[in-house]
Amino acid sequence: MSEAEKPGVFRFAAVTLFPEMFAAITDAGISRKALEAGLWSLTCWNPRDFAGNPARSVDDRPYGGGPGMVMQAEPLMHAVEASKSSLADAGAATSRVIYLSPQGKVLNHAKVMALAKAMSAGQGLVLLCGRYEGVDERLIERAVDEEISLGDFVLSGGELAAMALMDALIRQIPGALGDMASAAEDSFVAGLLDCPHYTRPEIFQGCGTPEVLLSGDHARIRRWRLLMSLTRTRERRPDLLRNRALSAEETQLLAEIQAEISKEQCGEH
Ligand code: 9D3
Repeated sequence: MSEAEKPGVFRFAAVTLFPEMFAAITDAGISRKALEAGLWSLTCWNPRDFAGNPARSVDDRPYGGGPGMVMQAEPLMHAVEASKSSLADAGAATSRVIYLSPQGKVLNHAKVMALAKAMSAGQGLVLLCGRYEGVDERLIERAVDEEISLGDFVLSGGELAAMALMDALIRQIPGALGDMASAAEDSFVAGLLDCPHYTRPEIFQGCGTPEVLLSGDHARIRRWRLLMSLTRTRERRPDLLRNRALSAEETQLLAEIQAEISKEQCGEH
C-alpha cells in the first residue's frame, strides 16, 4: 500500500522555534503509543533554518514602535512552504495551515471533529506556532487558512496550544485509544460534564463511597451518574445546558434537582 492510500494516518507539520517541546506528545502516553503504531506523523520545521542571516535571527522590532518583537514573514513563509511540500511528499492529498493565536476562534469539540474528519480524508495539517508579540500580518494573510485559540488567557507561544490540538485530534484516530473507552464516550461528546469517579479503597480518610456504586444495580448506577452529570453541569457550566437538547429522562431529573433546590430555599427539609 502506498503512503497516500494508507487509511486514517494523521499527518502533522509544526513550524516552531522550539521543536524540542513536541517531545511532550511524541515521547509519552497515548500519543506516543499511537505514533509508534504508525497512526500519525509529525515533522517540525524551524524558521531559524530559513533565516537569511548568519545570526539566524527571525524577529525584528515592530513598525510603529512598542514593546517586544515580531516574527518576520520571510523565514516563516519558507518554513510553511517546506512543511507543505513535505506533507505532500508524505502522501497528504491537501494541506491546511492553522495559526495558533489569541486572535483565533476558540477551539471546541465540534471543531476537533471537523478537523479529524478532514485529516482522515488525507488533509495534512501545518501548525504555525508564534512566539514574541506575534507574526507579521502579511504572512497570516498569505499563508494561514485559519486561526485557532485555546481561550482567553495568555500563553508564551503557540506550541502548547498546537500540542493540545494535536492530542485532541490523535484521540480521534481509530485505534489510538487502545483498550480504553472509545472517544465517542468522552464527556464532551454527550455535552455534559463527567460524573464523579471512585475506586479502592472503599473508605478513604473516613470518607466512604456512594452506596449506589457498590449496589451492583446497573440501572440505578446509570441513573445516578446521569443525575450527577446534570447537577454538576447545571452548577458549573450552565452554558452547556442552554446549548444542548435534553432527553425526556434528563428533563425529568433536572426538574427533580430544581424542586430540591426550591424546597431548600423555602426552608423545608
Ligand atoms: C502579553 C502579550 N500580549 C500583548 C497584548 C499579546 C500576546 C502575544 C502572544 C499574547 C499571547 C501570545 C502568545 N500566545 C499564543 O501564541 C497562543 C495562545 C494564547 O496565548 N492563549 C490562548 N490560546 C493561544 S493559541 C496561541
